[in-house]
Amino acid sequence: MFASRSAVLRRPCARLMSSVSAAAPSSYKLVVIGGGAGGLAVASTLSARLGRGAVAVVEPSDVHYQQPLFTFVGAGLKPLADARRPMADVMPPDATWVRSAAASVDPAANAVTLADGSRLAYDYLVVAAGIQLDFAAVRGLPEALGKNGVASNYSPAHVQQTFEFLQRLRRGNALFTMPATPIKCAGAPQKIAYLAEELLRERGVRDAVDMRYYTALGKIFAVDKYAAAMSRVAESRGVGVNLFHDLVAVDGPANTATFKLLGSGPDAGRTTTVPYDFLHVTPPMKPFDFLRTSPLANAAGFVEVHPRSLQHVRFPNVYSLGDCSSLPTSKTAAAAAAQSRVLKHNLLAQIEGSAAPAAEYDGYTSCPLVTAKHKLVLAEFSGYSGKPQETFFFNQANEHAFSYWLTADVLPEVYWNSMLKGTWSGPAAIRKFANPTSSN
Ligand code: UQ1
Repeated sequence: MFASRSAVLRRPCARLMSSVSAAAPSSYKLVVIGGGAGGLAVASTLSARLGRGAVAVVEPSDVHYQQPLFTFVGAGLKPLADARRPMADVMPPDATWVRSAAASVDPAANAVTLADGSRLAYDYLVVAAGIQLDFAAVRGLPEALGKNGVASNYSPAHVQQTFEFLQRLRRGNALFTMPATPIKCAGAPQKIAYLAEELLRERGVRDAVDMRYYTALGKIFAVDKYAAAMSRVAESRGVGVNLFHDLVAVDGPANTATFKLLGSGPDAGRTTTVPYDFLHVTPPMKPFDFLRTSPLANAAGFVEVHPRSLQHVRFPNVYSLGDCSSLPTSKTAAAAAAQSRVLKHNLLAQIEGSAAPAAEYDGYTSCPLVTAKHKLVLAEFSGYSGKPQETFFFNQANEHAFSYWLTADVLPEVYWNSMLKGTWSGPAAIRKFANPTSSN
């Protein structure tokens, strides 16, 4: 399962052959938009199956980030280097890397237009573009970010500042925010609060810091079983929880955060301004512009696919997975892994004209909610049924050292060595023997 050192060293040479500029071949059996976790999981399997030159991956970034590690980086528990690899090293060897951004999609003409104006024609398209961070949607935030205690684990440019600022914090208010938009990894906005709490305790300054989690939502977590667990964690750690508080402005020079009150209470619509000494921001997020304005999008701008088959509802040669898709479940790498199995099965059946029964996605997603060093609540559930789907026999709502070890040490290896290579599609097979009495 694990790549040997020499294999890693050999890879960049292979890249010279398969990485091309947009001027090279302009027609592919399959175009995959996005070299993130979902896009590469699909491209690895499909390019091996369809042969060299059949699959193109459109990806402008020359770095691939393993985003599930970002919470650990922000808390100083892992170096950023662990979460970063050259894109060239993770691109599947049989795929052609088109190092450009998609600018528009014309599904009626089976073509993608790139940032430089050139066009790529496709027989089949997989959209795995991810989701866009929208710091600018919060007034004053772009200017404040990265200065005077304002950081965000969501941005590779600012994730290390979370740890820097927490190490310097001695007293005052530490605020942690969660926006009203759909986001990736909905657990991350509060995970960092608990890790920060531990860090401040270790530094002996915890009692001098008031810690508060401000969420625009009306619950601390979507699934009741884990919401109850996280409420207990927040309470036991002295992290206050303010529901229905949506961050709308940050005044960097004044060190204040302004929240708009949502919900239907008497104060709804009012704003409240809170001084901060440390502010961890989860930015609002939105689909990338080229998707929002494309015929592939639903009204909210996400690629409109059938929730079970992952096939587009209007263009049958188009599929989507991951954060850019309309799939009504929580956006995580674990969800993308499970989705990748279904997508590959159904797309290959379509390409090869097989009559195999369609695979169906059940909404599986997982949120490893790290609460301290060696403690983690491993939420696993279906976003469709709202029911837990736990892999292991113990109650995963309890903070567990095993769950921490799995998330901090095992799953990163699974991510690099298996998910990106198309051979990991979630723990469903493990669940059958590790939790045989699970109803799922
Ligand atoms: C998972 O499959 C996955 O994909 C590689 C992750 O991303 C790093 C995860 O964080 C988690 C939790 C899963 C789910 C896997 C198990 C064994 C619970």
